Amino acid sequence: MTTKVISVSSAPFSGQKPGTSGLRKKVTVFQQERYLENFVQAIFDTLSGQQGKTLVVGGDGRYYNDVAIQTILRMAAAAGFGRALVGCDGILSTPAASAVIRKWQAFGGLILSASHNPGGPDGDFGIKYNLGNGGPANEAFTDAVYQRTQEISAYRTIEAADIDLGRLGEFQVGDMAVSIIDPVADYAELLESLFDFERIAALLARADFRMRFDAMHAVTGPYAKAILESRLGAPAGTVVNGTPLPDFGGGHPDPNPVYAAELVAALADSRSGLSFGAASDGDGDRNMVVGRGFVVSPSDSLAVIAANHALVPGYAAGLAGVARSMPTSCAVDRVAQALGIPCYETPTGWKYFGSLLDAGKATICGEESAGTGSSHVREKDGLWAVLYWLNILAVRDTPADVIVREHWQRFGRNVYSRHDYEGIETAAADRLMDGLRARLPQLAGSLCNGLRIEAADDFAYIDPVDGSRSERQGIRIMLDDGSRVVFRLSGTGTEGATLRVYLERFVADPSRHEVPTQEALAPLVQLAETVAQIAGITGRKKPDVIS
Ligand code: G16
Repeated sequence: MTTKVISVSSAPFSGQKPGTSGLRKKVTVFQQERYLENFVQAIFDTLSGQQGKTLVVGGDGRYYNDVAIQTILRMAAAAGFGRALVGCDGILSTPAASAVIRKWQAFGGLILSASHNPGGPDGDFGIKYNLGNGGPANEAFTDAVYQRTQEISAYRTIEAADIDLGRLGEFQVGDMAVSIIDPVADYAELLESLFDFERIAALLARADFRMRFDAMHAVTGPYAKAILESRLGAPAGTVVNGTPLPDFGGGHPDPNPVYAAELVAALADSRSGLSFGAASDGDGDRNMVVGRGFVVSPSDSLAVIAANHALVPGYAAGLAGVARSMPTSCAVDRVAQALGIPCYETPTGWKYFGSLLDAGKATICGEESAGTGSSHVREKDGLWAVLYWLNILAVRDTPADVIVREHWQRFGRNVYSRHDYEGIETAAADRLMDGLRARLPQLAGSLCNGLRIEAADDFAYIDPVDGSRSERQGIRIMLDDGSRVVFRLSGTGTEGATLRVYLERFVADPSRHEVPTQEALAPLVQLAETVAQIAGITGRKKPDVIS
């Protein structure tokens, strides 16, 4: 190395433990001197063999991305990386980053995002490391990074000026080459190889089909404009809120009926003339699909996507298997059974799908938290899900709501909802979960509010590929009629704790499919309260978000 590496002494910060998806904290926490540097150094110290290799760097454009990228580039040069690929303006959606890592066989990538969490100076920031397969690092890696953060005494960097992130081309940071790349091109090319763009273009050109894509002022704006409007010819204006803003326009870029209420309302209003709506989150990996007056639940979306694979060129040859996170509804299990393929149940966190995808055991994966994806990358992928739906709509010439209703007719309906209690006191949340855990042995086999609890446990997972075991992944209460209530604490929040209560009930009888979701689940909501004492322990009488 010709550029001198500088070692800056430092000391550990507490709490640099990656959660469900990387380290997420308030921007103000990351702005503390040496905070970001310590975490990045801990990642680089955990790696081996990166000398001369390529690192992909990009993020969702949120506040502090630009500052963090310059810091990371200097540290990557000091760590011996030979080249960095950086999205222009620092932009790379999470699935695009995964696509770029895979296409260019990079050593790994650093993705700067706090996903759907709000941004801006008072908002959240985040960082995670993805491996050479394009997927989030596994638990063994993130545990090792955390260990390292707790013993760190210095970080390494070089002296080099900031580079212009807004100009495509080749730059140099110390001895490391930096290519500023078009953030959309590789990703768009990959999606084009999977879907029937001609048929989708024909659908989008029809006078009786109008769609709206809400990018929520987050990262998918440029991707959606390039793919939907430029390549597929959707009318200009199909993509709304399409310019990424550092604070997401003050919004909460989480595509659910609460935070994307405007889109849902537009699809419910026949005067809008809209037939299909979709949205994506801060970093472009989540999706929401909306039909006329009908929000497709993520669990149903996963099941419909799997069931219709034969209509989509990239998947027509068949699926090796499907996978869902444990709290996700069992709708996709029924599809897998009908297709005669395995269905894997993993803990929450996309990182758990990586080994199944790498081993060719699963082709399509999905989660209740608005994430669906496939083996084309190693992240969930918002625009992929939207294009998949458009491909189905184009071939079947049937509205989205009818497609879901027909799916229920065939497979039965897994009525599903998630109730979130946000920002509760961490100690109260822990008390609630510990109490539940302690009562598990009594719960199994008991009768509660007239409902028979068949089994109750704390979900543990053994990865079928590498044998690694993950414990304490959520409390499951399973009834004798197949209904479930699941309790988990979120691993992505930055303030207090968020309790998630997942409710599911299977309804086979088609005449009962239209019963409103919350009404159908009311007995389970009561059961959850009785079993967990939510109001008593947290003081909350009702959830903050119902999705
Ligand atoms: C991340 C993970 C997902 C998980 C979601 C919610 O998504 O990758 O696997 O389902 O968080 O996790 P939790 O329930 O722990 O908050 P994202 O979109 O936030 O990166």
